[in-house]
Amino acid sequence: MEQATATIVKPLPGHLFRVHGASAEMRWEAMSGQGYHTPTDRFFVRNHTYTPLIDVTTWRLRLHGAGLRRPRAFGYDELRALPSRTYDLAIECAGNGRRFYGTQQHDPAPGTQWGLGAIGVARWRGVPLRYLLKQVDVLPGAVDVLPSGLDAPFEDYGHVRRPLPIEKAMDDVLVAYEMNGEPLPPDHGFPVRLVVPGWAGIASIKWLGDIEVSTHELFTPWNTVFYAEVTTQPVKSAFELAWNAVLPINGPHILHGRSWSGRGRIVRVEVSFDGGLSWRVAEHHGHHLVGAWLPWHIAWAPRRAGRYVLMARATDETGATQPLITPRHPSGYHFDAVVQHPIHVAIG
Ligand SMILES: Nc1nc2c(c(=O)[nH]1)N[C@H]1C(S)=C(S)[C@@H](COP(=O)(O)O)O[C@H]1N2
Ligand SMILES: [Mo]
Repeated sequence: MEQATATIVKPLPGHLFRVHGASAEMRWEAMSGQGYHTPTDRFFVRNHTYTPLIDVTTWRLRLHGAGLRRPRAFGYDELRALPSRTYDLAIECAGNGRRFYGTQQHDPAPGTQWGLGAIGVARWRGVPLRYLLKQVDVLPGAVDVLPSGLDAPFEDYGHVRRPLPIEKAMDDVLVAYEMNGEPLPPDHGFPVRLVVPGWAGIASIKWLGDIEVSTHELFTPWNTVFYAEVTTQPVKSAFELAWNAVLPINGPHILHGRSWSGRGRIVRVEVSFDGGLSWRVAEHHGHHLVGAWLPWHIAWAPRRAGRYVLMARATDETGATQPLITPRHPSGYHFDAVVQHPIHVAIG
């Protein structure tokens, strides 16, 4: 039913991606001039093994377990015939920004050395998980919901799978079959994936084949060994500029960026051009969709040529602000400190 591929199926041109083994991160300059969403051709890919090619004619999504009354399987067409919802939501890897533990804080963390490109915002369409769970009569005693992927087992740990508490599963989780108006592409979970708003990317299981609903707490390597205790994502910001971008001195330049938080809307973004001595408030129009991001911009007229460090710092509606230093995390998750982005201003 599944066929192996060479890790990632879609093209990974060097101007859009930086490849890290079986995963690939988006280069932030690839968002420059783009709209609200991350086009699918540049959306990051995080694979534990490799992208499977799944035959939808035999594919089924099985719902089972002691926490539901009427176990059943859904075919692709059956799922697509159920009432659907469309949401603009980010998926971000918990390890996004891990590289800066080493480069900025001189305390490297092991794992994929992501810059800030392990995030994307897409328009997802699918069936609310809450609705699917109603179809199988979830019992009042249900505790955890365990989605499993159909990709190859990861090392000795089995299929990629991570329990969600029933409260989150019944809240805002989507069982998605469309990304940016097209069927999900193979790398992003075809035929069906979860999209779990605000939570670390590992919750958004791709290539869904099976959902167990239990009446007791569940444990898998993905909530014990990896990503233990990881739920909502912290506040972060990025400039839509290449690392070491070169700008001509004749400005002013309008610099663009985006900020996001798994915990709520971004309410303020400040930018520093002098290494954090002074900060100016960036402008934005429109609003920040919860679970996605806020695009912003700021005008800048550099007065001298040379090297500069750009810094952007956002605050979300809970009052959480990006610190200058993130406390060390043993697995390198949740790097939320202000990133020092080097650029060069060149004469004429
Ligand atoms: N089945 C399965 N689901 C998975 C993964 C995986 O390797 N296998 N990777 C997870 C991780 S760690 C992240 S960050 C997101 C990445 O989603 P994307 O590749 O569509 O960007 O998928 C998650 N879902
Ligand atoms: Mo991830």
